[in-house]
Amino acid sequence: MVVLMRFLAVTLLGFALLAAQGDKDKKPDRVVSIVAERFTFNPSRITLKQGELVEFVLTSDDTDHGFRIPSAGIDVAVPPQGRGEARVRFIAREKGRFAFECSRPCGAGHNLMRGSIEVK
Ligand SMILES: [Cu+2]
Repeated sequence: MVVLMRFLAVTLLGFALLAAQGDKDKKPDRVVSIVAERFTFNPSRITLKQGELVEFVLTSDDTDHGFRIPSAGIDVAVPPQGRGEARVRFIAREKGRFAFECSRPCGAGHNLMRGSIEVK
């Protein structure tokens, strides 16, 4: 039941973000899979083209993690290994570099768990 609740929470959050961006029926221009594990994201550097609608598919290879892009107001829970995935969409409206980070305390190296998105 706890697992189901967590899955529902992730799913509902995902829908909320999609709805907020008003593009949930649109096919993404690009799907980027990211694997989280203590204490890295793989890949941790992502390059996108300006204007692309990107869907991130996030899974964990160990425990709970989070995926936050502070400048985009995105923060989703990434379920532990074997408990599914989180999907979140992002439109690269502006050129530049956007940091992302883990948003769930996951151990001693949590603060090092970061990456960046470069929009060209
Ligand atoms: Cu963490």
